[in-house]
Amino acid sequence: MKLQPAFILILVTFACTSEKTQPQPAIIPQPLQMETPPGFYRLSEKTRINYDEGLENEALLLTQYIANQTGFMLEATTERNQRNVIRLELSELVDTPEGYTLQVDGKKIRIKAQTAAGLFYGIQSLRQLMPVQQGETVKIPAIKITDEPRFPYRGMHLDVCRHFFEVDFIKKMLDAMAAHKLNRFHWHLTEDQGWRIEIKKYPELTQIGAWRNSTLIGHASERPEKFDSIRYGGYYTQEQIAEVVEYAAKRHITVIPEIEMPGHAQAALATYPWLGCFDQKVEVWNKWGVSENVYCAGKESTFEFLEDVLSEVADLFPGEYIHIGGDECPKANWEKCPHCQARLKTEGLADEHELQSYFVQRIEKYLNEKGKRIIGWDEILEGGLAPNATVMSWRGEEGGIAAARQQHDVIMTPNDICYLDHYQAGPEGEPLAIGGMTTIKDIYTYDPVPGVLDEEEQKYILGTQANVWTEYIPTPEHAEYMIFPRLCAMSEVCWTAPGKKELSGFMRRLERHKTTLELLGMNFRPFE
Ligand code: TNX
Repeated sequence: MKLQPAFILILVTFACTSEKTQPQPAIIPQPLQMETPPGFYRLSEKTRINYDEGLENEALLLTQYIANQTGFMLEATTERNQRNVIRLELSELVDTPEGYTLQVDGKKIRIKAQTAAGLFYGIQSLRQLMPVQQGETVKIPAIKITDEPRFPYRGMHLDVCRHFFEVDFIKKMLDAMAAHKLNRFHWHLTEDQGWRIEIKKYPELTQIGAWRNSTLIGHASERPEKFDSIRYGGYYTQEQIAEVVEYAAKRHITVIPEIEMPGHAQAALATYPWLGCFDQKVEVWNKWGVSENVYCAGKESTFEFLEDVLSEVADLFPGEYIHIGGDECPKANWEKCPHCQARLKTEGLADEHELQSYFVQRIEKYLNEKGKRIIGWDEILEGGLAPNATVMSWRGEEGGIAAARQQHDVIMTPNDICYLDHYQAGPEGEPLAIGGMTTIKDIYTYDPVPGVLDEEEQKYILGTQANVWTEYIPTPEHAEYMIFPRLCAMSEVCWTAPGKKELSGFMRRLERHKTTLELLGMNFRPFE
């Protein structure tokens, strides 16, 4: 049948008008199943939140979200049998731990989940359905959602060492992560350029190691190198760390601290020269790149120090994982160091790669005994993987593939896709970045499960995360600009079932999602 132009016109007009009266909901990340029956629920000051025992935290957060968006201060109560309610219900009928169902009709709103986490994600979807509007009543379109995440590990990393970010900004990012149903915050706390976590046994780490006397200006590849002469630094007290961990937990986000070793350790060596191979005095680094000043792998005192540090870290972070870095550790000092060479001999190690593996395995053993598991960057594969380690694959996917084949858990963060320090457009007209180019499309179309793995091996891919390295990101506003909207695309990679992902639909939803980004106060990069 050939359609007549007039008929096409009628169809188009009809589609547009129905779009106008009942716009399709624009939730990011896209839920698994969604039906949009006609009608709506009228939210008003009289609506009550009615929650099951154990959901106080979620009910309270929902109250705050609603107040923020509509101005209504709703009462929340555990009393049942009320009408005109938003009901938050724990139910065994929802069969995945982070899944939920959300139903909005003329009479009520109901969110059901097996756990508080699932319920929290239902609330996040509801938030995005609720207009930002003041008035007598606010209309929320009728909907039926059944949803669950694709991956259990949905993360964002932030480097607070190259540049330091205050607690308020960390909380703002945790709120933004939660709004996108991300659940792991990888906090990169130690580096060549600064040590950012208070350790009670070694107070000099933050008195000395948290401060550098100057910082490189411009790109690291520029010659001659230029430096400012501004003292720069900062750190988190243990109290502040606990505050962040608690804030995150309320938003169902686990914080994973990263304490880098054996490389990226110059700030620690600047504090305690005995941590290095030659007891040499060095400064907290003022450049970007890979420093040769790494922990000595021969001296026992290095391990005593790191175990003391990790013991305090383990007490501060209740999550199962501690990230121990493991990336980019130049072996030049180890090759010349009598302590390291003696260690090679006594342990029967073939080379410096095996020495790095010895280092990581020893630390892993210590942390396993404390009930923790380690994550390391993919270099921890070199010289032999520690028995229980999870691998974070960053130099492409090869490390992750190799680890999965060795039956180790994997988090995929290939740098050409997951690094939000890369340019997102331009580079003309964009602020200076490290290099590379990663567009929304590059991220959106990424599938973290490599097709070369068989079904059994694929199960080891726990998920993926965006990494925010901050050599070239000096301020919170700049960080927000680099992170958004790309993190929105990442959230669908983490959450949405592959069959439900579609780029043009995502871009349309993203347009409407600006409201959410504005609510979060994000300085996102403008997009069309
Ligand atoms: C590589 S990713 C690094 C970081 C840099 C980053 C810049 C990784 C494990 N190491 O130290 O900041 O590249 O993109």
